[in-house]
Amino acid sequence: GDANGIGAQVDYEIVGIEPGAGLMELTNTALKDYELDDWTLLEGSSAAMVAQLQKAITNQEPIIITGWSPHWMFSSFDLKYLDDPKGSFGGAEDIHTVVRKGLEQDAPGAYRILDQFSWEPSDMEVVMVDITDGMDPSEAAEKWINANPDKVSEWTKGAQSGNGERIKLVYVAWDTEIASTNVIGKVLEQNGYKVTLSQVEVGPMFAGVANGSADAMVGAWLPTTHAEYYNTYKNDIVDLGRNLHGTKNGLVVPEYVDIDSVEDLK
Ligand code: PBE
Repeated sequence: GDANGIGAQVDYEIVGIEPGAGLMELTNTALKDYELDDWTLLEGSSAAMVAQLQKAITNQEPIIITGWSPHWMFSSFDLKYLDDPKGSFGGAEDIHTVVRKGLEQDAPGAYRILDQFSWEPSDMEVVMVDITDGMDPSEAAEKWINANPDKVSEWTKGAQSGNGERIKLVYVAWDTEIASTNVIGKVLEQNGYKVTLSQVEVGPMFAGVANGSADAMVGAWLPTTHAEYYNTYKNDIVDLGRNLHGTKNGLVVPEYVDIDSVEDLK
């Protein structure tokens, strides 16, 4: 089948992101759920995926990518999620803050700030758009912090200042996590901590917090996207709950691609 010819037009290829990303697992699940045996999910990186998307749009060519929100690509391009009637990609989910065991005792102020960190997709988008437009991530973070003193003071409320203790934050180079990690890192810094941001792969991100070589991460997508990592490490980490609500995962195409549902790939 493939009445619309979309499979042939894109060589039965879906442009994916980093191997190990939750979204890659979800897409493989979707390929099974919808019996899309002819299709291949290409591994790559988030940056390469966006570059290919950009090129396809410039040439008005069909393309299917693995996409997620919040992401600046939705404000830069006319895109649509393909409907997912089987629910392979899960529903809207949350992003959680996860810290190492013992952080509360070792750096109570940092722990409290991390625990109180919470913002909206629209906040995160402001930071992401500035970074995409070429601003340095730490500058974009500082700009957002300066523009949102009320939100930031909710995070720091009641937190004692640090005395230069080191806090190591781990993150993956996803646009969402570049934004959130830079913002919370800067807030911790402004409150007396010496912060390092360390960019890693998704497995080592969870493993690092679990084995104590990292102090915290603010990019655990739950309950679906990172379920496997979470379940592997749940006894060795401290889950501080959600810092953002309303993410989404799925297959995404430019508006001009004439399909509406994952079922149309069959
Ligand atoms: N993402 C963005 C991640 C979580 C953050 C959807 C690319 C993932 O697939 O694991």
